Amino acid sequence: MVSSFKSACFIYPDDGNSSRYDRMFPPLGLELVAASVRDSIPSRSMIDLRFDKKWEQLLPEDTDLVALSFLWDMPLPSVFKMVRSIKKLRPGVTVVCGGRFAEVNSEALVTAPDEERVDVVFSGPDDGRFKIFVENGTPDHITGVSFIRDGEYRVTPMEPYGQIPDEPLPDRSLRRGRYGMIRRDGLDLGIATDAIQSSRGCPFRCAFCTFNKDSQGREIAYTARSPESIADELEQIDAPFVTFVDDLAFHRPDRMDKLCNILLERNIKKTYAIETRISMGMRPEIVEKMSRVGFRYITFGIESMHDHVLDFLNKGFHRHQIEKLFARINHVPMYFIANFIIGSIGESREEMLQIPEFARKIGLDSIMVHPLRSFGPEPLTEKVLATPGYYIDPKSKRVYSDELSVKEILNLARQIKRNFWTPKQKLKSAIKFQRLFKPNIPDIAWRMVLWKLQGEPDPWGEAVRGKNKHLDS
Ligand code: B12
Repeated sequence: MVSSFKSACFIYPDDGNSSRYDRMFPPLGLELVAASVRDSIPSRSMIDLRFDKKWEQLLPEDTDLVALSFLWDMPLPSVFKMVRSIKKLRPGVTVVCGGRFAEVNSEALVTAPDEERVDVVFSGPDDGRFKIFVENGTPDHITGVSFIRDGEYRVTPMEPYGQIPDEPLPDRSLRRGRYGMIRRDGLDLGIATDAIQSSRGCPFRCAFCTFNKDSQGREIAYTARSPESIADELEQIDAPFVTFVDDLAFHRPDRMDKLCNILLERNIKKTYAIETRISMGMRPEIVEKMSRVGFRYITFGIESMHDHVLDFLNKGFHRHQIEKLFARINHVPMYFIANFIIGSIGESREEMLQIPEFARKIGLDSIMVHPLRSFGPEPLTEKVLATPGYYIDPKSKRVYSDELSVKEILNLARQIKRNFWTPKQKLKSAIKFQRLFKPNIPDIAWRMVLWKLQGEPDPWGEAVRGKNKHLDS
C-alpha cells in the first residue's frame, strides 16, 4: 500500500434543487475515484449529502483527505462554507475536488482564503490521476489539475480525452444505504435502482447539444467500455432497475449485440433504461435481443419531424428516416419515449402543434417537449443571434422570437403534451407500462398511504413532519 494519506472521505453534495427522483442515481464518479485508491489508501468512507444530513458526525476522526464531486452549478459561497467546515473539523486535512462545476470554477476554488480553499481541482474524467495524487501526495506532475504553488496559481495542461477505462469498477461497497425511486419529499416507491456508465461522449454534432464538449470547449471523444467489463459491473449490481447514463448507449451496434450475448450467457436479467438515437432501427434483430435481456425504457432524441428543423438542429436524419427506422422496431416490447424540441428558427406554431399526431402515428409511448435553449458557445448561439427577430433569454437561455415569446413557447409545450395524451393514448401507454414493468401497484399504493400517514419520512429513515424539512438542514 503506497499512500501519502491514511484516511480518505468522499463527499457527494446535495444541490437541493434537482429532479424529484434524483435519489435514483448513485455518486458514480466518486465511486470510481474511490475504487481507484482501494489498494493505496488504508481507510475510505463515503458521505452522500442527499441522505446523510448530519455529515459532520460521519466524517471519520482520522480523515486527512476529503474528495468532493461537483457536477452541477451551485452557489460558490455554499461550496466555500462546506470546505470551511471540513477544515475546521479536521485541521490539516487536504481537500480536493472534481466534476464539471469544479472544473469551471477551479481558479476561484484554489485561490480562496486558506480556511476555505480547495487544495487541488481535477478537470475532466479522473482516469487514474487521483490515484497518482494519493500515492505521490502532490499534484505537481499530474495533468489537468489546478493548485497553488509558492503563492502562485498553477494549472497543468489537460491531455486530450482518452479511452474510458474498463477498470476499476465503481466501488459500491462504500454506500451507506439504498438508491432507488425515492422522491425528494420522502415517498419511497420501494424500487431499488442503480446506474452504469458504459461509454463516454457522443460522435454526433447536434447543434443544440452541449454534451459532447467540456467546459473549455474541448471535444469529449466518444469511447466505449468493453462488453465484458459492462457485464462484470452489471453482475455486481443488486438493484433490478439500472439506468445507463451514457449520452448515446446504442452506438456501435455490434458491441451492444455482444453485451446482450454475454448477459444471456451469464443469465443477468434486469430492467435497463437508455438514451439513444433512432438509428437503433437499423439493426432490429439486436433491438429484439436487447428486449430479451431487459432493455425496456428507451429514450430517443427525435427533436422534430420537420426536415428544415432537423437540418437546423443538425440531427443528421430526416422525417422519412424516423418513420422508416421506428417502424422496424416499434413492435418490440420496449417503452419508447421521444424528446422533441420546439421553437427552432423558422418553425411555426402550426408545425409545433403537429407533434402529438406525428408521435401517436409512429407509435411512441410517451413524449417530452423542450423549448429550444442555447447555452453557447455551441454554434447554435451564433445562428440565433444572426437571425433577425430571434433572441435568447439571458436567464433561462430559451430561444424566443418576435412571433413567439418565451411564455407562449412554454404554453405550447404544455399544449403539445396535453394533445398527445388523449384518453386512448393514456390507456394504451398505461397497459404497455403495466405489461413491461409489472409495477407492484398494491405495494406502491400502500407505501403512498404510509407516507401520507407518517408525515413524509426522511428517505434515510428519520421521520420529519412538514414538507421538505429534511432539505433545510
Ligand atoms: C445522473 C445525472 C443526473 C441526475 C442527477 C442525480 C443527482 N443529483 O446526483 C438527474 C437526472 C437528476 C440530473 C439532473 C440534471 N443534470 Co445531469 N447528469 C447526470 C448524468 C447523466 C450522469 C452523471 C454520472 O453519473 N456520470 C458518470 C460518472 C462516472 O461521471 P462523473 O460524475 O462526471 O465523474 C467523473 C469526472 O467528472 C471526475 N470526477 C467527478 N468528481 C470527482 C471528484 C474528484 C476528487 C476527482 C479526482 C474526479 C472527479 O471523475 C469521474 C470519473 O471519471 C450526467 C451525464 C454523464 N454521462 O456524466 C449528467 C450531467 C452531469 N447533468 C447535467 C445537467 C446540466 C443537469 C441538469 C442541470 C439538467 C437540467 N437542465 O435540469 C439537472 C440538474 C441537476 C441538479 N441541479 O442536481 C450536465 C452537467 C453539465 C455542466 N455542469 O456543465 C451533465 C454532465 C450532462 C451534460 N453532458 O450536459 N442529472
